[in-house]
Amino acid sequence: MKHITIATKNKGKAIEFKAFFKPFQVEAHSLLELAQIPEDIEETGTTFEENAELKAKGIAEQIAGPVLADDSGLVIDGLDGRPGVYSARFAGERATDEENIQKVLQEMNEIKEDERTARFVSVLALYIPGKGTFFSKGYCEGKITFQKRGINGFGYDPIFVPNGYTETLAELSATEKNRISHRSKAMKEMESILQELF
Ligand code: ITT
Repeated sequence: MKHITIATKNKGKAIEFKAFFKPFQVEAHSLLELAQIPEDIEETGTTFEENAELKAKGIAEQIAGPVLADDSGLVIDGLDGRPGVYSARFAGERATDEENIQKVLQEMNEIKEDERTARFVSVLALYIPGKGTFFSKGYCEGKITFQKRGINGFGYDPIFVPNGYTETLAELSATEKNRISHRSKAMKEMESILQELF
């Protein structure tokens, strides 16, 4: 079995990457599964690209083999693009998903249905020892709900309805989310490089 390290401590992301790599017969493991869990890499960048590269290279310095990092977030038009790269810490440095969701709903309570457009963004940085770093990007367009719905997925999934659906991402199955998500689109764009690697 071939292996790849996913430079994440986010359990929701790790589950999705395991599913993406399964058909390639590649075992993807997150940082939480390593015998020695690396220190957090400080996300000091102001773009998804910068932070994805920081995470991929920061972890590649500590472990052998290929490393894939994902920097992602929710870009909301009515909030001038926030929370964007700060999605994980929108309600504070150690904020929970629930606290972040409540902050979005509260800040948007005056915004009307047709102005609640938003998109999830995922930027992947793949570091291959001896070959360098490769990037890809994916989007998922949709709208922010007025209330949270559903229990699947993670993060802001309960308040995001993808275009063409009535359900939130947290009401869709993992299989369905993985068919349309920003992360799966970024993975698709990385596929040719991954195929060369494995
Ligand atoms: P790692 O850096 O360890 O990967 P993180 O959660 O800090 O974990 P990011 O810095 O990329 O990752 O922050 C992304 C945040 O954006 C994440 O915590 C969620 O709140 C949100 N997010 C990203 N993708 C999402 C998705 O598919 N569904 C719901 N929320 C998502």
